[in-house]
Amino acid sequence: MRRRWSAIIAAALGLSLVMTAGGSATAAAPITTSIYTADPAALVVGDTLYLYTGHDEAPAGGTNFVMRDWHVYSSGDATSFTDQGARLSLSNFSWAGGDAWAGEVERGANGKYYWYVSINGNGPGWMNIGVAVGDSPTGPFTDAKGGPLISDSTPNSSPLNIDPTVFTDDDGQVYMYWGSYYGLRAARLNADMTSINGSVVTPSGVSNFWEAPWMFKRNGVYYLAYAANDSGCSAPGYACVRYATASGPMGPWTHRGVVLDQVSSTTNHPAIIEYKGQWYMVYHNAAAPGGGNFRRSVTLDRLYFNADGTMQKVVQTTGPTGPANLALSATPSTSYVSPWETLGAVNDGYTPAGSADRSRGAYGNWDHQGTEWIEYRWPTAQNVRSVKTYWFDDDQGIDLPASCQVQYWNGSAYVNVPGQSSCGTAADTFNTTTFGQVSTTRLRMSITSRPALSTGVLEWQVFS
Ligand code: FUB
Repeated sequence: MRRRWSAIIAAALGLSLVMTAGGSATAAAPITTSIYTADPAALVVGDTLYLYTGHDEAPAGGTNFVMRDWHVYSSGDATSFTDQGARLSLSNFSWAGGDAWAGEVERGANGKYYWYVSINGNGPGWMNIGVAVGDSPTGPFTDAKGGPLISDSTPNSSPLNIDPTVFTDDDGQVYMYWGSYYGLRAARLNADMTSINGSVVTPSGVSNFWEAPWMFKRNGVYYLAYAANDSGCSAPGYACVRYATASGPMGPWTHRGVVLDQVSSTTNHPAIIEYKGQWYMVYHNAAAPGGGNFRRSVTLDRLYFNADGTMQKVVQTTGPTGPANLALSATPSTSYVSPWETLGAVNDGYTPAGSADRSRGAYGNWDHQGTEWIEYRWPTAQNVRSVKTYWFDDDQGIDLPASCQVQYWNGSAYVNVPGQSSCGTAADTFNTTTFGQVSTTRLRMSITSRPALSTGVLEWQVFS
């Protein structure tokens, strides 16, 4: 049975940008803002740090993943990254039906590079784990098996067979952990890297595992980091990264705590790697311009160990980890929009350069005067308690409003939100309006114009 991941998230989980030509970026910011990237895996080969990422292609306001290929990024300093392109795609797997989700690359004893990836097949069943092989860290890669390595028909497989992490121990034995939907699984791989050796086991001691495992070893200790979505570490709908340690590659594991708090995207996905003597947490969030839960961006921050081997919580330097902009997953509507304007601009995630910046479109209601409204609807109720509004002012018929009022749908009618702060009407900035939290599927901004003028909005953000 295929399921929409947005529905699963709802049910179960609930910058500074310095761009250079050629798709490179300075770290402590997204590794790129040319495309949206997600689900990082990291590999060091010689002096080069490689990041293997998914590729989010959902439209602004999209409510599901659109992922068709995986990219490789390389860096010589963990600071600037170069996009080596989409080096693996669903089209490389004849049996693939869709959903190029998380993967990881491991070097085999034969010197080849094996890219384990999450793929929806084109037959019965849900997600599978496939494996591609290439002669170099950037490929070219081809399907190494001609079918899934792990699928729903694998005995004792996970409820959701995604997010493989592959680890080679000092003795050459290769292990794979994977899973989601609270179902962590592990198996040994054969030397061919494309088949499992023995049975699939369910590891113990990995508290609150949700998905996205990442395994590594340091000073003889095995570490397993993973996304968890319990209320002890993240808000409803979001995930943190917890970790466990063990004295052997198959556990038993002992939970050690949170190493990465929730990020600005609902999903969280760690890769932990040592590169040139420094440790890094590579992860994704929604911080890139126009970003969201299905338009994520990979970033990285330094990770530090304590003397006893425990990991300090990572300080996210890429921006606030506060609540995501709920407008990105809403459907906008309005009482009136001029035929030449763009209502969808209000929730495209853009930060305008000023109130006259209509470069990404604008909502405007010229030549209506008086009170008009814009509205967001969500398929499920959202807890909201603030909005930020960036007004459109074209210095012609559209001007800053005289006043505004936030309203919500109480199930039978629109009513004013309780305790609303002043609804700011300043130009060239986001105006923050707070109120008592409401749970609603619809939120409305009622806007009243100045005499003989119309009103407009460049961006309207909503927060819990
Ligand atoms: O990107 C699709 C899925 O979202 C990944 O496989 C999960 O780890 C989560 O990040």
